[in-house]
Amino acid sequence: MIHAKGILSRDLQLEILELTRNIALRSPTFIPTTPNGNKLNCEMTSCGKYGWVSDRFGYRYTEIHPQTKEKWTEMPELISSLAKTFASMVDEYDYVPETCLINYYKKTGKLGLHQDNSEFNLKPAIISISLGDDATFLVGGNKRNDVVQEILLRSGDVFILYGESRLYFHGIKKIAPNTSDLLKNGGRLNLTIRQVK
Ligand code: MD3
Ligand code: FE
Repeated sequence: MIHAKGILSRDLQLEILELTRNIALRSPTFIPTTPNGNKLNCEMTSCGKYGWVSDRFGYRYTEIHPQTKEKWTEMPELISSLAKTFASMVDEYDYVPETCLINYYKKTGKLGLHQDNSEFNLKPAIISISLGDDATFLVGGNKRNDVVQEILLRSGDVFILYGESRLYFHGIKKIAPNTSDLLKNGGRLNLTIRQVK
């Protein structure tokens, strides 16, 4: 795991924010339902060749948005080039950014402890970009019951999950309201860029 704190300038954060707004206009955010019928405490959408969806049939990647039934919005060049740059920092020079999951947390948003294993290929790194309010992020080990550490994720931080850490259990425990003025209406945005295949 690499936590690059405050690596994205304010201007770059604003540029990425604007890109996510345009993506959400064409591929609206939705609140996924888990296979058990519960709703996630987070709004999501995606861009790129694939998008992550969850419903009573399970978690998976699809090529169409579940509500609009259209293809996901293409991934902006800035987002794919940033992801390739960060992947090369962990020696992944043939990284193909195929999807960017956009999670929006209101001030009461959370994400329970989970493993990211919906991808067909579990080897390529995951690049995470945090924007807006601070989050208390939890990360443990390969087993659900492993000890977890708390990490503060702040606007402009980039987190790189690669190698062993790629399959660590993790979640979002709490959003700290009004800790950033980047998003006009508060809350937190997280972008995770992945190679799925
Ligand atoms: C640690 N998102 O979308 S990003 C997710 O802040 C997700 O929205 C959180 O977990 C968020 O699946 C955390 C940082 C992150 C992403 C993937 C990981 C941390 C990870 C995979 C393995 C270990
Ligand atoms: Fe995750």
